[in-house]
Amino acid sequence: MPEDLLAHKPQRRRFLRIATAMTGALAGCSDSGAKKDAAATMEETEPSLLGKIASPYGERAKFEKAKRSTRESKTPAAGSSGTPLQDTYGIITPSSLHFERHHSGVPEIDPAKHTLLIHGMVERPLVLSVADIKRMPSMSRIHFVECSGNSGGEWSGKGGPDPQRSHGLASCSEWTGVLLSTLLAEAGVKKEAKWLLAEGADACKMGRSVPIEKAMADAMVVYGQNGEAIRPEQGYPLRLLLPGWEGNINVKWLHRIHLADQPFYTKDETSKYTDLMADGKARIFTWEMDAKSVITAPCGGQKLEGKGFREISGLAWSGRGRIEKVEVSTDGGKTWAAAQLQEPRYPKAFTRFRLPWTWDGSDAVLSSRAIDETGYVQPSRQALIDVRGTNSQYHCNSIKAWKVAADGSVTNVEA
Ligand SMILES: Nc1nc2c(c(=O)[nH]1)N[C@H]1C(S)=C(S)[C@@H](COP(=O)(O)O)O[C@H]1N2
Ligand SMILES: [Mo]
Repeated sequence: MPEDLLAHKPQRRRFLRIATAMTGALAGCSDSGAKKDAAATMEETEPSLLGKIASPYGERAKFEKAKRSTRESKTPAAGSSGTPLQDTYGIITPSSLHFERHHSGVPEIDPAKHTLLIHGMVERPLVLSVADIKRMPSMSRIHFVECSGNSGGEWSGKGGPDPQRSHGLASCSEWTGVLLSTLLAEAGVKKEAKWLLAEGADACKMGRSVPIEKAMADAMVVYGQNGEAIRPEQGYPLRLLLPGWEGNINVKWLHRIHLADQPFYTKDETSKYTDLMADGKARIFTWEMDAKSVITAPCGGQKLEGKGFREISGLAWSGRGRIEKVEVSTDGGKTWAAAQLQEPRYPKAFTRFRLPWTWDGSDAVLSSRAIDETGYVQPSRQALIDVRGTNSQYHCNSIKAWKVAADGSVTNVEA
């Protein structure tokens, strides 16, 4: 046996012991029976024919079925699709499973013809090609994008039956591009300029006002996603990325930046993407996504086959920075235990958490609570409603609970 495998032996043996114990407990079979089954299985699955030849662009295994959920809508081009969070590993969402939200469909844009106009209160108005932007100093960062309508159903206690349909309008990618501050320095921002309009090239001309402080802090104009060009669905060939801010302001198919001394009050920041409070007033410019988390295993839609060891696992994120702590409860919020956080933890990115759990076969209510580096604690649903009322569908970040019934079925319940 090669050296490196020997070095891992203790760990390998431990997993085998768990597997054997579980098989024994589930099927009631003896140790030797399990070994015999394993030998027979090896023979059946060992490939004996030559496999497929190398291919120019990869596909996943045909046995893998995870897919985005789409919702019926009267105007399909103004629809959305959700990430199957419960079927992803680690913190990166495969580009093919990144959630989508389009207000007028996905335009097909030829990058050779696409330009970015930077004008208004600048010294030197610019028209940049995609090639111009790719020549500039680049950088890559891992960040989530979350629609502010994500998990909006939780306000009414009618959330989706699984993480995909309750929390799937959130995804996390490695984005590559240019800092917006680099582009703005090229144009020379006049000192009166306090805001900019970012506008997309799609039919709805999605436009949002961005304060200059955010534009200068960590905003990016991205052309790369998870190692390749951003997908058409995510804004190919150029997208504005405002880390930690609500999905809508991350303007896709970005083609115009207009600097001004005041906000533009576009339709998507007045009639939409404002939060109507109980007293009839609306919050405007609620950009930051508050800390949130969701358990993705075990989760709604699953059926636990027998009691015993299981890893509770999930995702946490905050628009304000790093996730500092995630607590998990298995008794409906009576007691909480600190989950293990997967390192490295990036600011404004998904953080994977885990907690070993042994299900004793009785009713259990699983929930998670995220705490970010500013000390902000993810609130209960009631605490959130007390402050915000229930008029708005946006910015619901309350604690999410899944109920495990004695028969092993897992469903969405209010925390
Ligand atoms: N140009 C343009 N940008 C857009 C949108 C759009 O319809 N057009 N949708 C916004 C909304 S509401 C969200 S939540 C995010 C979704 O990003 P994604 O489709 O890459 O997940 O893009 C935002 N940017
Ligand atoms: Mo959105």
